[in-house]
Amino acid sequence: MRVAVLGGDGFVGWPTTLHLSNLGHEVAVVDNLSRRWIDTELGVQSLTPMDSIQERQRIWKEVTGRSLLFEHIDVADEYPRFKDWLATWRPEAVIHFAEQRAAPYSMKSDRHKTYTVNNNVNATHNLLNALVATETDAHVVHLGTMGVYGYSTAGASIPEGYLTVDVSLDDGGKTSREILYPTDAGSIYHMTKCLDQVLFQFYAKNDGVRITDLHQGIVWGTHTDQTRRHEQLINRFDYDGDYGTVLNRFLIQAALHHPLTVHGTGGQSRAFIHIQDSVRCIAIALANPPKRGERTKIFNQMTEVHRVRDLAKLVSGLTGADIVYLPNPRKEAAENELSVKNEQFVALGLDPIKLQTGLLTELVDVAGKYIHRVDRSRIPSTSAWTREIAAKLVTEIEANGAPGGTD
Ligand code: NAD
Ligand code: USQ
Repeated sequence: MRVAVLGGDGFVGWPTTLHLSNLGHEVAVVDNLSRRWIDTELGVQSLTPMDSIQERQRIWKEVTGRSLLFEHIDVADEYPRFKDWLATWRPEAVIHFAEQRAAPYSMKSDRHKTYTVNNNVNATHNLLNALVATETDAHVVHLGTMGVYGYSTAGASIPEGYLTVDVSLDDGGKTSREILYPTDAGSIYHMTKCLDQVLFQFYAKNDGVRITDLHQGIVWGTHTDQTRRHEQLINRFDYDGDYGTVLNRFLIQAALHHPLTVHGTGGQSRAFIHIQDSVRCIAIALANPPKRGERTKIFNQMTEVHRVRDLAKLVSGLTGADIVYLPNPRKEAAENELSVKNEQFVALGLDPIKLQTGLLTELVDVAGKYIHRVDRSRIPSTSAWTREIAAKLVTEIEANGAPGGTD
């Protein structure tokens, strides 16, 4: 199959590109390399030494004999170029990763909010618009987020995208409907993923675009079977206060003998998935498209739920690292219970990699190996969700010198 991977130079996009190429698909990466520019803006770099996309292409060809195409296009900002490219290459599927994905980055300032909304919503709309305009019947597989559901304690497992509700009718009767699960975004970034869902709903209904939306949890880990094949195929690994996600950050902090930075009480429950399982799920979704005219197919792409403080205790137990409870820079529930359904992927053959077995490998093969590349000053998460929270953080730091208590 001809598969376009939008955002194929990123953390999930790159191993997905290799996984699909390895399965025999013809793969084209479309990326504007904005993440590499954002690294420069923030003064950070991936823990792992990433080669240029052109070097990555060359090495993959050397190792496997397979070619990867690369198109340097901004999907959000260069609609005519993107449309022309689609009309020429005519992919049979498009995997869409090309969005600004960090919640803290999206909350840094009004400029970052504007950038995130413009980039993400325009990228998604341009893709759908261009597919219709060029009459390209490609299956769209979008990487969405578990965050569209919000993190309140629902008292019921979160279904895969749609919720059955009872509707009271005017004549006093009742009927039942399936609606998109009510959105409850926790950041500007998560809000863009909620808006994406509405765009998908419309284009599936109006134009019969075949769309799968993967509501993915937090991805942890680094390597996949393909990125392991050559040192220069290595995946990106973010550990900084904006792009580093919680478990990967804890692993690096432990290797650095830096206290594990738990926000608030650490009572936040979140869904997780290993990077190897993430790329497997994407291949499964690709092989199981919805029919033309069907509503958007939604999968919950996650394998485990954990509380942040339990993850910290797990990593601390493995490494002896201290845990520090910091004032939370985010506006989020201090404690929540999360229960999520993921039956569709399990039914389609997903056999998850468990945290317990994967963590040690990460600690030794990645954190230990590249720790010399870490800039400790980039570890704190400084992006506050509101002015009031920012002011409170400053006051607490001035009052206490150093943040919170330790375990
Ligand atoms: P990433 O930042 O590493 O990669 C995103 C890629 O998209 C980058 O290479 C970037 O240059 C490119 N890009 C961004 N805007 C673009 C545009 N306008 N035109 C062309 N290219 C553009 O992010 P990631 O961690 O690989 O995440 C990929 C997708 O998966 C995101 O949409 C994210 O929301 C979703 N997701 C990620 C996680 C996670 O834990 N990393 C979890 C759930 C969902
Ligand atoms: N957290 C800490 N300490 C840290 C970093 C984070 O306690 O050092 C806490 C946060 O306050 C939050 C939780 O850990 O409660 C998760 O934060 P995160 O940065 O690991 O994840 P999040 O901001 O939710 O975003 C990540 C990806 C995003 C994806 C999302 C999936 O960056 O692209 O959509 O995970 S989900 O969380 O399921 O919405």
